[in-house]
Order: sequence, then structure tokens, then C-alpha cells
Amino acid sequence: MDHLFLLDATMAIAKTDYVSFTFFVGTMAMMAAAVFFFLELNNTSKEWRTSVLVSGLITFIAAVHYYYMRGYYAETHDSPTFFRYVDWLLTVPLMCVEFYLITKKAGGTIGLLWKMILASVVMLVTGYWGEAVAPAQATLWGTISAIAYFYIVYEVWLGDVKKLATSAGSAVASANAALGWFVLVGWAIYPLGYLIGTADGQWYASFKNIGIDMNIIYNIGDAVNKIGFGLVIYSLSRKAA
Ligand SMILES: *C/C=C(C)/C=C/C=C(C)/C=C/C1=C(C)CCCC1(C)C
Repeated sequence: MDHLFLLDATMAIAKTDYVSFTFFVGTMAMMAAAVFFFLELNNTSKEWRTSVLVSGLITFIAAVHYYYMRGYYAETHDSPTFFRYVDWLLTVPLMCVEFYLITKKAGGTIGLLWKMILASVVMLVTGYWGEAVAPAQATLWGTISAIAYFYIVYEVWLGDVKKLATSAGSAVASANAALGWFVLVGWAIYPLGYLIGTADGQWYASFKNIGIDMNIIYNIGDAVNKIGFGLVIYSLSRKAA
């Protein structure tokens, strides 16, 4: 593979292959975010260091997966479903850890953390099943996944996470509210991708006509949610020093 070939391939990506383009930009964005969070650890007060470290881990894990997904997609033009879900299985539980870390001082328990992690694992394993193993039953598996998703939304907006964040003081409460918007609106991007990607033969077959590739939607969702989530934690670490 010589230089010119690579250049041609890169130009083609930039001009017409929007899916590859978002994999490429996603890789760079996750890498940059991970470097940022890691380097900022030094200027972060002890109290918030673990939270910012976890933001770095989330974006670092995503950067590695995006590197592989980008290559897999470039070579096969197939959805890298397996890498995608392995990435989510590692990073979404770490997002639950962020909720635990910011509410810990106000009494956040490991029990609550495990409930959130369990819900996220149910959400993702059933989503994977509907996408990759039993797409004929995508409606059923997507519905189970959505129930687990709404449990997480409930905890953050109205349940124990919300109560603990409120008693932890105004900085944590407003960070929790911001994270709550990511969970409610930012995470809702993913079921939209799922509906498009699994539409064949389902009652929502017309979702295919939206004409946006599932991977573009997932890639946008990941950039918004992983980097945005991390920045909310980062700004909390500056406000509540
Ligand atoms: C960094 C990755 C994140 C925040 C991934 C989040 C993924 C979801 C919230 C996925 C949710 C799904 C449903 C609610 C129903 C359909 C299946 C899923 C897995 C796409």
C-alpha cells in the first residue's frame, strides 16, 4: 500500500463515505478527549481525581474500539456490531460508576451501583441479541432493552441517584441534572439507530427510509455521550473543588 493509494482512499472517505468518515472522526475525538482527561488529572483536586480518571478511561476504551471499528468498516463495509457492543459493555457500566462516585459522599452505595450496572448490562445484552443474534425478534429484544434503559433514566431523574445527588449539594445536584439530560436525550439516539438497523421485516420497516446509516447515528451518539458526559464531570471537578 503506497502513499498515494492511502491518500486516494482518504479523499474518497472524506467525499462520499460518510460512515467511514464518522468512524475516522470518532477515533480522533475519543483519542483527544482521553488525552485531555488524563493530562488534566494533575490539576484536579484529590476528591475528584477518580471521577476525571474514569472519564479518561471511558474515552480511551472508546478510542481503541473506534480504531478497530474504523478499520473493520473500511475493509468490509459491514457493521462492526461485536466491537460496538464490547465497547458499550465496558463504557456504559463505567458511566454508572460516575454516578456512584459523585453521590458517594452523600451515601451512594455499592448496592445502588450494582443495580445500575445490572440494568445497563441487561439493556446492552438484549440489544445485541436483537441486532446480531435474533434480528427476527428485534422488537421483543429492543423492548426488553428499553425497559432496562428506562430504569436507568428513572434512577437518575427521580430515584435514589437523584435523591443522593440533591443531598450532596448544589454542584453535584446540577451535574446530576446535566448527566440526566444526557441519559434521557443523548442515550435516546441509540434506539433510533437500532430501529433503523433492525427495520427489515419489522412493523417499523419504514424506518429504513430515514436514509441515515445506523452506524452514523451510533457514532454521533457516542461522541455526544462519552465526551459530553466526561466534560460534565470535568466541570464539576472545577466547580466543587
Ligand atoms: C458510550 C455508549 C453509550 C452511552 C451507549 C448507550 C447505549 C444505549 C442507551 C442503548 C440502548 C438501546 C435501547 C434502549 C433499545 C434498543 C437497543 C439499544 C441497545 C440500542
